[in-house]
Amino acid sequence: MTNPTLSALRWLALCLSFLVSIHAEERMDEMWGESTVKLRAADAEKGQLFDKGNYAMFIHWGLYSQLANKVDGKTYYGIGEWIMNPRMANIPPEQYKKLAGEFNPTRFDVKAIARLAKDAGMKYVIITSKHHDGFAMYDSAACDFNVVDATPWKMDPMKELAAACRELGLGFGFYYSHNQDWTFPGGGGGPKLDAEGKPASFDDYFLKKCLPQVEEITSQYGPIELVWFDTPGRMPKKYAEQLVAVVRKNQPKALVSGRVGHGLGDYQSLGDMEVPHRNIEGMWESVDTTNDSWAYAWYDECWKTPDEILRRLISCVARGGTYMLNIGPRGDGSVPERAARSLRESGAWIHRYPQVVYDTASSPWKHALPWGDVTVKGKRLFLSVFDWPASGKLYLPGLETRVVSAKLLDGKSASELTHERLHGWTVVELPARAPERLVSVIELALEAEPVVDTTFGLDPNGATTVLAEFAEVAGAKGSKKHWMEKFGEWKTAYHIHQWKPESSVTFEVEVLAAGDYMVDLNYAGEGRYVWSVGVVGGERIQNQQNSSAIYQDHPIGWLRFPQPGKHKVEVKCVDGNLDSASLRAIRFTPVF
Ligand code: FHN
Repeated sequence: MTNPTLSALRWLALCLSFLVSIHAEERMDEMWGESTVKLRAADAEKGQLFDKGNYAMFIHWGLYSQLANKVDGKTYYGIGEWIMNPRMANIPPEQYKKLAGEFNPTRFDVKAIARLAKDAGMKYVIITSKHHDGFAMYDSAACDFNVVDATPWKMDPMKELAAACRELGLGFGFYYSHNQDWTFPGGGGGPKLDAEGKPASFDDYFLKKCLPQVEEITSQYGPIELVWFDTPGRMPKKYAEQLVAVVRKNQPKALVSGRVGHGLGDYQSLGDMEVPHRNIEGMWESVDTTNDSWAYAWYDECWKTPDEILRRLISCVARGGTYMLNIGPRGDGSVPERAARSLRESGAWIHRYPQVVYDTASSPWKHALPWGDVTVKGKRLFLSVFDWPASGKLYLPGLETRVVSAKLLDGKSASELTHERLHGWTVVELPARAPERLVSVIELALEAEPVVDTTFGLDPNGATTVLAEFAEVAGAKGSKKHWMEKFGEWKTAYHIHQWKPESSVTFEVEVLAAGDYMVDLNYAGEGRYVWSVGVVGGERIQNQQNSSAIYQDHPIGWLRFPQPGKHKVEVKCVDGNLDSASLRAIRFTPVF
């Protein structure tokens, strides 16, 4: 029997969640700029480090670094540069400004930071010249809330950092928070009244501080690579246009980040910490951080290992983009050693295999492969093997171009590998042990530029996960969703939701070996669900499993693929709270 009050409540909840998701989409644009930035072609010099270098260092450093996420003995978990915001410690602007009086970062070593970026294999460095807190980390005539006028240190670190970067052949550029300014009257999220108690407008902030400061950072530090504007919010287009005009005038070769807003940037910046799963056309970047926070947080020891850094970097490059990875120096200027160690170790690998990362084209498979990823230079494919197959065989599905040779690289030399074609797959024979501890590289020389059937091949060696964004969806909705783990620590997933009893989600796969495969579904939801999974024209299985609000793998059962070749696998949600079912992926693991 249906309870009318319950149905009405459910309907209201559905409407609300819909509104929240629309609102969330809008807010994403306000934070990260439009995803449809009009791309300008990068010429030989402009954007070269971005487009061909593919890897950069991001630095979040400011007054907030001193607090390290602890205020009056209380720790606030989340991104450290937001500490003064009401969503974190809620420090009033006048009180926050007093922090400048204690800022004396005598351990900030520009040469060591530039050297770290170089050793890490990065090609340019982008540092916060002014974050949302409004404090200028350089000598600003436009506003005395800056590192020279307001601190006992009295130094402009940017002059020397820019010089140290140039000395090592690195590019240099600035982050600038153009819309949000939490301490200057009229700035986004800032005081509403000026020093005399009169109402302050956005124009006041823009004309007295923002525009002059962008003039300063683009004219006082030599040639710069990039101005990284951030969180455009609802800033009207006319303001963004003026800022871009200043950059074009003073730094005609510098790129402007897509987060300037209104599609005025030179390239697209994805959501924070987002590594995409399918190739993206045009110029774009992923921004990520070595731990969970951008700015230094005392408790945050959740460092990315060298292996994770390489996986995320290579994934971005293989999807066609650039990876910018952040460090957050402490309030005294020193860089946490664990971050530095991971960067140096992954960097040593990049220095051994520069051909894999720099000036390469995206993977013709257009997605990752179960064991790793592929980057391309003309007729040469570089297979970065993250998970070395214990079977001694590496399976490459769908490569239609003839392989001339396969070589296992070891940083200096190369050894020939035998290879064969089997039912349209390329199978490469491997030694039992991987030559590299982190990522081993196989180079395939092809007869011509690669032509690839991008269908997901089920790897005979182990599990193959196919994400929901690669499915054909009928009668349900597929879309990207963003959420925060800790405050400001963003996660992104593509999921299939708004299920109906008749919804059907189909994955196309290529099978080399017929037989039974264990099927797992990765989903979140509320309560128990009954899922039905079937090979179109073949076996269909059905099972009930529980769920939680967190995405998890749930075993469904063994499913038989009757013969090698292409198959469609259909997933249906047969029973359970369909309104909250959210499917993220399907996984196939050969049983024998
Ligand atoms: O709000 C900022 C955040 O503090 C940090 O600077 C990141 C880096 O991409 N950008 C904004 C949020 O997207």
